Amino acid sequence: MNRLILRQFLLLTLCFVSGNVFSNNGYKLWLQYNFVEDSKLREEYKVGLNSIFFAGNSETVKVASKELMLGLSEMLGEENFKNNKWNSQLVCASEAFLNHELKKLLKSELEEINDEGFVLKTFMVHGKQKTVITGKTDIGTMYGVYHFLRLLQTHQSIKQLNVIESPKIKVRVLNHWDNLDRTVERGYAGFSIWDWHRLPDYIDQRYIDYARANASVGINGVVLNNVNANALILTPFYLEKVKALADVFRPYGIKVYLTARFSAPIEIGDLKTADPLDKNVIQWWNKKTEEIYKMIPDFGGYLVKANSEGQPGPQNYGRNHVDGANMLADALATFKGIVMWRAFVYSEHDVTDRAKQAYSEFVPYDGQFKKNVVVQVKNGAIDFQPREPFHPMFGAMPKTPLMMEFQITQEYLGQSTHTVFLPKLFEEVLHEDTYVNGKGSIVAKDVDGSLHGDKLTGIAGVSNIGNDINWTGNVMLQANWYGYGRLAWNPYLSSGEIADEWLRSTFSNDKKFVEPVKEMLLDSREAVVNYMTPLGLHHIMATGHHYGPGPWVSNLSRPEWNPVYYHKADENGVGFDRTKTGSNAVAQYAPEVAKMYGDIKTCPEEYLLWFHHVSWDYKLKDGNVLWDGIALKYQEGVEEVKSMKKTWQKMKPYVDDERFKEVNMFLDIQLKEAKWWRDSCLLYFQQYSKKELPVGVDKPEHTLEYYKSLKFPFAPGN
Ligand code: GCV
Repeated sequence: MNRLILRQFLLLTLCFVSGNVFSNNGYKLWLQYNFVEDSKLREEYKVGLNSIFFAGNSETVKVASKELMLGLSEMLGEENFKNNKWNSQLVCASEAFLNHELKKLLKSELEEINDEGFVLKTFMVHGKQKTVITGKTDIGTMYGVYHFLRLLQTHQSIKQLNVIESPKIKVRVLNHWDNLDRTVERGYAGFSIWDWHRLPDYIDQRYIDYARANASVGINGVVLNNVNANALILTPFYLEKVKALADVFRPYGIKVYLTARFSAPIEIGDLKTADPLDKNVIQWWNKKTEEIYKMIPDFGGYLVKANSEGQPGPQNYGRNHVDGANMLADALATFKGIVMWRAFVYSEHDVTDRAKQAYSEFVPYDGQFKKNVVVQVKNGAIDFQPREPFHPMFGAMPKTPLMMEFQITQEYLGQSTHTVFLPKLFEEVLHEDTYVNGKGSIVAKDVDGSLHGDKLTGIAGVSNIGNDINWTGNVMLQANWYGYGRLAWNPYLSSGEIADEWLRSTFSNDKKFVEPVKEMLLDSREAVVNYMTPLGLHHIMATGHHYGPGPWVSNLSRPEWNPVYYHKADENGVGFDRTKTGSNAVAQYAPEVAKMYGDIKTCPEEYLLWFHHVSWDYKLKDGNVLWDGIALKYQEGVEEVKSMKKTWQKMKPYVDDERFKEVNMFLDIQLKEAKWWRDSCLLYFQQYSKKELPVGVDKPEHTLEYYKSLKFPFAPGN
C-alpha cells in the first residue's frame, strides 16, 4: 500500500470508529494545509503543479519555496515535485529574475503593481498549463506564493489564474502591548511571546511561525512593546534582543518598530530633561536612533503614546505634539524611518466631553507634522467599544496622514472567551462616510491615502497574541488576527469573504460547515453589542480590568473613567447628549454627518444613546418605547449567543475533538456572561426607568446587589 492510500485508509478508519479523533491544538492557525480529500480537485492541482521552479536565492525566496513545498506536500500528499527550471509548470520569480520571455509576457501586469504587489498568471504554452508567480521584489513574490496557497486551501481552481494585487496601505503593523516582564496589557492569551530573557541566543520556533502567519496575510511590521513604554527597550542589552527578532522577521518582509518612551533621555540617558527643543535631547535621540540603525538597518521607527494616561510627553516641557513628533521624525528621517504618533489623548483637567478632546487637540496641528510622521487614531473617539461611531478626526486632517488603530485584543468585548468576529466591526468603520469631500469619502479612503493623496499610509492592530498554545486563547479569535491582516492589505474586502477564507483554511471546506459557521461569525459582533451596549450605550464595563458589566461605577478619581459619565441615566432617560444642547461633539463631523447624528429622527438607532439623552418613553422605529427596546436588545443578544451555540453543536462531525470542545466551552461561558450582562444592566437601569421588563425578556437570576458585589481581583490583562 503506498503512503497516500495508507494515510487515507487510516484517516477513514479512525473517523469511522470514533468521530473526529485527531486532536488539533490550533497552533497551526490558518496554515493547516489540510489534505484535499476531493480526488478530482487534487488531480487538477497535481496536473497543474507537476514541476516547480523558484528563481533567486535570497532568504525570502528560501522561505517562500519552503512554505510552498510544505503546503503542497500536506494538501496533495506529494513531496517530490520535479524542477524543469524555466520549463516548469509553476515558476516563482521576482521581476529581476524572470527570463526574457516571461518578462515580456508579464510586462503590463508588472507595471500595475507596487513593490509589495504580485501577479499570478496562467498561460497555455504548447497546450500545457503554466503558472507564473511574480512580483517586483522577492517579498512581493512571496506574498504571491501565500495567495496561491490560499487558493488551494480554499479549493479554488488554478486553471486560469489572472490575479494582480498590491497592498493598498503601506505600513501594516501589529501593536503588541507587551511588557518586558512578559505580561501583556489587555492580553488574554497568556504571557508575551517575546522571551526577552532567552533572547538573543535562543530563537523560539514561535517567532518563525509568527512571521509566517503574518506574512501569509501581508502584515509587514511589528511594534514589539507596549505603548505604555519602558525606556529599557532602548538600551544596548535589549536592542541586541530586538535585533535578533528583526533578523528572524526580515525574510518575511516584516520590519520591527519600538515604542519610544518620551522621557528616555532622562531615564537611560542621564539627561536632566526630555524637552524636545533642548539640543542635548535632540542629540541624544539622534545618537540613539543611529545606534539602532547600525544594528537593524531596516528598523521601521517609533510609536509614541505621549501625554496620555500619565505617559510623559512634550507637554511636560510646555511643548506640543508637533514639537515632540517632529524631533523624533528628524532623528529617523536619514534612515527612512517613521514616527507613529498616537492621538489617544484626553485629560481629567479638560472638562469638555472626552469624545471631543483628541480632535480639539490635534486638528489645529494639521499640516505641521514632518513628512515621516503619521498620526495614529483609534477607530472611535472613546476607546475600542463594541460599537462606536467613527472617530471625527478621520477626514478632518487633509494635510496629515492618519493611520487607523484597531484593537484586535478584546479588552471591552468579552476578552478571549467570547467569540466575536471583528472584521465585521472593522468593515463597518472603514465604510463609514466622513463626507469631507462629498458623498463617498469613506474612512477607508483616508486610511489608504486616496482621500487626500497621502504618500505615507498605515494601519495598526493591537495584537491578541500570547504564548497560549493556540496563540489567541480561543481558536475562534485567530480569525481576528487573520481578518485584520487581510483588511490591512485591502480595506475594501468584505467580512463575509474573510470569514469564508478563514474557515476553509482553518477548519474545513465542507459547505455544511462553512455556511452555518460563517453566518454565526458574521452575527457574533451584533450579538456582543446587544448583550453589552445596545443602542449606543458605551463604556459601562467594570473598572480597571473592564471584565463584565459595571454601569453603576461612579467613584473613580477621574470622572471620565466612570461608566455613569457615559450613560447619564436618570429618571428622565438615558444617553449622552452630544448635540448642540449638550457637548456638541457632533459639530466635529462634516455638516452632513453632524446633521444626521445630531437629529434624533435621523440618527441611526445603533448610535442613539451615544449622541442623545433619550426619554424612557421615546418611541423607537419599531414602535417600542426606549425602555422596552433596550431590554429586548439585551434579550436578543442572549438569544443570538444561544443560536451560536446551537450552530456550533451541529459542527461536531466537521471539527477535530480538541477545537470542537474548546469552542463549545467558550460558548458556554459567553452565554453565561451574556445573561450576566443582560440581567445586571437591566436591573441597574430599571432603577431609573421604573418600568417592568417587557414580555419576552427573561427575569434576572440574581439581585442588583449581587451583581454589584462581584469582584475579580486577578482578572487578566490589567
Ligand atoms: C495601553 C485604554 C486601555 C489601556 C491602553 C490605552 C491606550 O485606556 O485600557 O490599557 O493602554 O487604552 O490605548 O493607550
